Amino acid sequence: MIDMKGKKALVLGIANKHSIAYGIAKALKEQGADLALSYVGAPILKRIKPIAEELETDMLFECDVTKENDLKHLMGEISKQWEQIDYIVHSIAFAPRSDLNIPFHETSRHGFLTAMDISVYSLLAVIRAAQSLLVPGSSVITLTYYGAQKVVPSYGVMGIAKAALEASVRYLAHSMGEKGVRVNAISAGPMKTLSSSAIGGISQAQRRIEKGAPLARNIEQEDIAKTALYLLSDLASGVTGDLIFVDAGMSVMAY
Ligand code: 0WD
Repeated sequence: MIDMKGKKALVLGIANKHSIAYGIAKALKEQGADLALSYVGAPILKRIKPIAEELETDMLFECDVTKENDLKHLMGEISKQWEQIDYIVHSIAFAPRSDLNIPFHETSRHGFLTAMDISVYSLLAVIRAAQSLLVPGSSVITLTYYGAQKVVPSYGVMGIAKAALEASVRYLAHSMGEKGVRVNAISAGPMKTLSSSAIGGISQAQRRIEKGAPLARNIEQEDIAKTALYLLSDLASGVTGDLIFVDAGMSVMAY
């Protein structure tokens, strides 16, 4: 589909095979890219190890994006094997369960700051830590959701985090632009994953999308992965600071 032979791709945010990042990593591998994967902590290791084997990479590193030392260590390990990073996939988000599915004004300070730290600040932190490995033509993508732009009641504080993430993409596109590094976002329709299971109403939303979206179906991992390949690759050489909806068209509908 797209020749990515020998391209070096760092993928953050695979928790299991349902993860959006897994679909993207698999597609990158299929196009010939070399992969480095990071995972957040020991409990995920046993699930991600077989995934790393399947994707034929031994570049598997623990990294909690809230810890600067972890990020430093991750990039240090990568730089031992790669001279540069061509693609970064940031597919990470988190808010405490107790701060989801509640009236928005009840959101705790801790929950708000945690959501912003892990789901927004981490994008800057990853890019900054990777800076010396990024080259003109390097491309970064992150994942967002329509709850950034319109109210999805169960999404609460994550909606605010995603709005900040989408704005960060524009500001990063500008600040990284002079280095020739592109930064874009994919706004994905709802998918059943570990993270989304914490947010209520996914099944109902999916049923509404099946009936109401222009394509009359829900999206699959592959739909997102194909757009990710485009944005990461040179096919999108003139695209930065942008957001592409991969949602079967649902976001264009008024009701
Ligand atoms: O419907 C959906 N699933 C959508 C997801 C629709 C639109 C957007 N997204 C976004 C999410 O908000 C997120 O940004 O896509 C991204 C990936 O989400 P996912 O694939 O749905 O979820 P999941 O498979 O759980 O991967 C997210 C992972 C974490 O999983 P858990 O479930 O363990 O929280 O983000 C990682 C972790 O692997 N993560 C971290 N990584 C490093 N440091 C951290 C952290 N501190 N916290 C979470």
